[in-house]
Amino acid sequence: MSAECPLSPEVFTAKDYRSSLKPIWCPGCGDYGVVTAIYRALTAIGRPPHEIAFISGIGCSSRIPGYTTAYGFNTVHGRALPIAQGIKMANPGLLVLVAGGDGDGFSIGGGHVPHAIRRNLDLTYLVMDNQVYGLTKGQLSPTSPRGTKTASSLHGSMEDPVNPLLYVLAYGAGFVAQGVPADMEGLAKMIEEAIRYPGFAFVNIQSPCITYGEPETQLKTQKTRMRKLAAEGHDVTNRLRAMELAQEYGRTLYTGVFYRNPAPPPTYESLIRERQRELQDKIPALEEPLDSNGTENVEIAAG
Ligand SMILES: Cc1ncc(C[n+]2csc(CCOP(=O)(O)OP(=O)(O)O)c2C)c(N)n1
Ligand code: SF4
Repeated sequence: MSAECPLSPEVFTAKDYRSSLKPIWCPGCGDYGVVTAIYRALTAIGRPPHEIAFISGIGCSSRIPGYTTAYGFNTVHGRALPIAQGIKMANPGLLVLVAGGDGDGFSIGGGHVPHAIRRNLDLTYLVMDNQVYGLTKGQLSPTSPRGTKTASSLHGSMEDPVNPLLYVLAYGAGFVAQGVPADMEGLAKMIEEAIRYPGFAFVNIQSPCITYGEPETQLKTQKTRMRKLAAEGHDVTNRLRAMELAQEYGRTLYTGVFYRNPAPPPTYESLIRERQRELQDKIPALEEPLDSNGTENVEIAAG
């Protein structure tokens, strides 16, 4: 932190974004790596913590905002996006981050995702996709692969999983990426890029649940399974190719940016301000219905 002005330091370090709360995740949970990547991304962005609002739903991963020094709101299961949108509309100057699990975002909250995308507020949505409900002790989640055996599916699930990457690409998200805590540098960089994207940005983070997750999703295997899109020469402006690659979700662990809209459209909050300015001139000046004593203005009342 700069010594000159403690209220508005010019340079922030990761510890300026780390709260004094000690995480209570299981030892080895992928979310430890995710929150570290978030500290790094925020350090690179350099906004003071009081200019950041971090909103989450309910779940192990939804605890993340509490471990940062940003303003935080641990809302209701599946309702982080509507609340984040309201906050951003009320105060567009805030940097608004949203976090939650795959259950929070793609089962109970799944209906909110398309609308947040088509409205295109400048939000960064981080989903900790561990393919299981962690907080409630390991039931099937919407991204659990077919056949997964859990406490709620003793004989194996009989449904195909939701594909979060294809889901958000199909609805027109302007920035779509996937990361893993096993590649901390890559994850921090893509969260930073998502924050810098001027519009709705989505990062699917394969964050392993060490307690209820499948062995092939764990950090050690991520390192051997991951394939960096940048190394494959992927053109991030090619949306159709991004959708093709996204179909590999659950089979090939691609990491990096799938899609970045090269010509970001205006955000919802900027359109609202524009509409307000247009209408401002058209609103007739209101006469005071009450005089300074609080009694009815008889001239107006008489019409
Ligand atoms: C309305 C409502 N329904 C159900 C729950 C119970 N519940 C809390 S967290 C959760 C799922 C958690 O899984 P996920 O969102 O994937 O996050 P994780 O814990 O894996 O990070 C459920 C079903 C709740 N709190 N509120
Ligand atoms: S239950 Fe899973 S997701 Fe929750 S803290 Fe433990 S390892 Fe992490």
